[in-house]
Amino acid sequence: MEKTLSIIKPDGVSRGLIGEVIQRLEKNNFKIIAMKMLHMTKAQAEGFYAVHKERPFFESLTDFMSSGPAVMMVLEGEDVISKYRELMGATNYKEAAEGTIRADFATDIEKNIVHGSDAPETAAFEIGYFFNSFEIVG
Ligand code: FUP
Repeated sequence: MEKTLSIIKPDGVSRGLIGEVIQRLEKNNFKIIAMKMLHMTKAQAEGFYAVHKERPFFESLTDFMSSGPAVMMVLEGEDVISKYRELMGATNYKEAAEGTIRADFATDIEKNIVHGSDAPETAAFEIGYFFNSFEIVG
């Protein structure tokens, strides 16, 4: 069984898309085993995206991710990392497949509504960044 971290980013929360994203997760039989809402500080967003710290978009991305509350969830299932990335769609919403969350709602390569871990090692780091073992069900 694999786990992944899902985030409904500040644009998703401020645009009233929490329910929409969770409904898509439930309709597609994703199992949610942890959930919380957090307004990250700039330093917390920088720590979360530390792998991108040399990238030109790092400053803007961490400003955006600390601009308002976000909803963090842990999902569990077989191949859940790639299955959730499929539900999200490509990072660049213009390349995202029809019917994906990003194709339907993203407005910008940065403001792309959702995050999902990209590999088991990054999922372990990202889940541990926001949740302790008592906050994860099952
Ligand atoms: P993803 O795994 O799809 O969230 O994408 P990445 O880890 O490659 O990028 C993390 C976030 O950085 C993206 F969600 C949006 C932002 N980003 C930009 O703002 N500009 C870029 O050119 C690439 C990514």
